[in-house]
Amino acid sequence: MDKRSKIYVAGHRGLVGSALKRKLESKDYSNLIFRTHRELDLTNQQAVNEFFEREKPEYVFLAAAKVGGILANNTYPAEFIYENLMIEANIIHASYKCGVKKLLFLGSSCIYPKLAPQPLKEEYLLTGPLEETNEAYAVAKIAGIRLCKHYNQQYGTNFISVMPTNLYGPNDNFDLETSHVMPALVRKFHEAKVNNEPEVVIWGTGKPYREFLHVDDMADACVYLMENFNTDDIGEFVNIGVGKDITIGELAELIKEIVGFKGEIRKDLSKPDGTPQKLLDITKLSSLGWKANISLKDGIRQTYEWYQSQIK
Ligand code: GFB
Repeated sequence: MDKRSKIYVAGHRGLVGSALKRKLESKDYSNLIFRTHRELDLTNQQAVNEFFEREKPEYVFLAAAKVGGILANNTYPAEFIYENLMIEANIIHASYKCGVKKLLFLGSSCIYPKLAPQPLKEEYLLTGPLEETNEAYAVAKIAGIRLCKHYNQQYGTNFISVMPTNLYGPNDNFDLETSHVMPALVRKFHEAKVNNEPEVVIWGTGKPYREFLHVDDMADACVYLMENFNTDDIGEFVNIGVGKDITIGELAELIKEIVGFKGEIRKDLSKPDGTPQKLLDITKLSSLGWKANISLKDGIRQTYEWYQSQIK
């Protein structure tokens, strides 16, 4: 990739896509292309093909996806599997047809079996049953990985895949029903503080472990991999994480402290816990020379500041 390369970031308004846009712009990549959902429906094959034929991007970051937290995944599985399969298949096939030089596909750590040994090594893919709450999303993401793998195998393309752990940061979805745990708790603790409420309710037992990576670190890793490595160096895919996790209960205490909420934390046991742990093994990523920079505390502080700036 050179600074004048034509680079398409699919999903540039989302959590990851917007961070990729910021990162690429800060590194002086000057020929970036984007389309909003309204301008280009990525589930529409003909529209995607026409867009690729017209624009002929050289590099593609496939960060467009239908995403959500545990409840959204569990409530709308048909939408999660259909939309993600369509988006991936359309973009990956059009990238092959139009001779894209390199594509980076974003998967998710939920592709691993529910009860796989921890930390999760790349080779554990498809070695056991998936977590039920996000099986639809996981199956779609596994299909994306395998699309890249088999296009590389049959057509000699250079499509690399990365598996991020749970991400958070600016431009996240803060809707309490559909969001992930981090934005949900930032909002809940903030609202409880300003409204002088006695307690904040968190879902589940608080016992599951999760690993959190700030999205600016994620974008840094993606651009680093695109700049320096090809599918031969990476293999089928590479995990992107920090190598450390905490319980949801500990996360709640941390956010409570950062926000400055003085009340109690109550658990709603009618809500699902999801997978008990999904800590990524980052040995391969480390061997490629990348590590995260933003500590969890700093990342939460920055996200809380961003959230406050948006609701003013
Ligand atoms: O982030 P989250 O929604 O998704 O939930 P997953 C993580 C954990 O936080 C679960 C608990 O144990 C939740 O029960 N939790 C506690 C809460 N309070 C809350 C809350 O107010 N809101 C939410 N959302 N959770 C998703 C998958 O799994 O992770 C996706 O569904 C994707 O497919 C994504 O892989 C990264 O980590 O369980």
